[in-house]
Formats: sequence, structure tokens, C-alpha cells
Amino acid sequence: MNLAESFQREGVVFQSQVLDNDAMTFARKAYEWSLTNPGKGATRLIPGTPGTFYGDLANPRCFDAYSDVNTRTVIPQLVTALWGKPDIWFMYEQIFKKTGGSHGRPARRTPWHQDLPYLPVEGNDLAVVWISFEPLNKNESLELVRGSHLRTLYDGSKFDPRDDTEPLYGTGELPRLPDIEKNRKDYDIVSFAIEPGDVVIFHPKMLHGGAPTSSGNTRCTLSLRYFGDDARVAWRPNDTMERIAKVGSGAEVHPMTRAKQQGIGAPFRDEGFPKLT
Ligand SMILES: O=C(O)CCC(=O)C(=O)O
Repeated sequence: MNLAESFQREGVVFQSQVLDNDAMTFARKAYEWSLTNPGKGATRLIPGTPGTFYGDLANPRCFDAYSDVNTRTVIPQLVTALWGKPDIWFMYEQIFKKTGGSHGRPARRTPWHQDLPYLPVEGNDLAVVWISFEPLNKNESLELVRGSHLRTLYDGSKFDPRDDTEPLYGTGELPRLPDIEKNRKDYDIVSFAIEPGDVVIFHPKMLHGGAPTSSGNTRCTLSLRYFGDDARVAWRPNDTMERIAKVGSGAEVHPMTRAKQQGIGAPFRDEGFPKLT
């Protein structure tokens, strides 16, 4: 199976040492911009748990700061090679900064979830490029359920520390997430040991979660989201991303919000999304 076939069938590929020093510098610059410019989505995602778990995403002001990582690295080419199609747009960014707690208590997992229930988009030509700035063992890394992008779309996770499966919408229109962590042996879980310069690329319908970060360690992760030709506006129970993806008075909205106005099933497009190739 070549990489494109693996991506289509399994929903994830690992690419070793594809980002050189310059590319990692551009990625870090983008990550640091997000750390110092919090948007509406900025949050200690799981308050009341050991360590820290900072995240932010979909800041509509990020596009200039993310231009180098999107245009001066091989990332767009890596993704279009998996899709087998030339067109690619940058959709949005997400950062994580997880620090293990004191007294040997790890920062908790990123709960199992899919990205698509949070987003008004669907299609085959979608990809998440996941970059860690620290080396990671497999048991501290991103975990994914192989092939899950071809199956059920679940409700999102509210990231509630009392129950990872607590639904984001809870309207019953999307089924509740299964408890993957309690039943790990029932799932085909894949993860990768990481060295800086490696990337994990996966489809955003994949069930995935992040392993705990152990005491004394920090994990800084940049997650970049892209779409291509066949991306369409998708129905979702409500407007989660619209609430997050704006800053200031709210007049400054993310292109995702405008793309959604095209209506369900329409091509997912807006001139605010940078077209990369
Ligand atoms: O890095 C993590 O812990 C989670 C990553 C994630 O959920 C994502 O990139 O979509």
C-alpha cells in the first residue's frame, strides 16, 4: 500500500523527518504567535486536573502569522499527494501546550473525539497535520483508531473531566461517543513515536485522542487543518465553531463562518482561506 492508499483506507499516515530545520522554525513561529495572541477559543481545556492543558484554535487573525509554515514548507505537497489532487486551502490552526502535574501526576489525556462534529465541513479531501516540537514515545503521543474515518460520525466530546464521552451537542442527532479508553482492546489503536521533523497526517473524521503528558514533561503541539477540492458545507446540530472562531467585537469572523453561509452541500469555500497550491 502506498501512502495515498494508506491515507484513504486507514485515515492516517506517519511521515518521518519530512520537515527540515527551516520548516520546524516556521512551524514554531506560528505556534508562538498563537500562544501570545489568544483568540476566543483559548482555554485551559480541562480545568481542575493535574498539570496544565492549554489550547487555542481558529483565530481569524492567524493567517499572516501562518503564511510561512503554509507556503515555505513541504506541508501542502505532503497533503495533496495523499489526496491525489492539486488544490489545497488552509482552514485553521490549533495549538496544545500540555504540562505534566507535580508529584508524578500526569496531565490528563486529550479525550477521544473526532474533529468533524465541531466543524461545518465534510469530504475526502480534508487533512490534519499534527506536529510535535518534542520527541515523544508512542505512549505519550497522539493515538488514532485506524479506519474510523470510514465509519460513524459521533457527537463531539465536551472535554468534561468527569466523562470524556459527555456530548458536545447532546441533541441525539449524532450518537454519543463510545468509551474508547475503557475498552481499548476493542479498538485498532495506532500511535507513533515522534522526533521533531516527523508529522502525522490524518483525516479529521478519525477518532483520536492524546496520551497523558507525564510529570516534568511539556508537550507543545501544532495541528494544522486543510481542505481540498471535494470539501462541502456540512450540517451540524449548532454553531460551535462560530462561537469560537471570532475575536474582538465579533465583526471579525473566521472564513469558516462565512463558508457555512453557502448552505449545506455547497462547496466549502471563502476568499479568506489562503489557497496554497
Ligand atoms: O495533541 C493532542 O493531544 C490532541 C490533538 C488533536 O486532537 C488534534 O490535533 O485534532
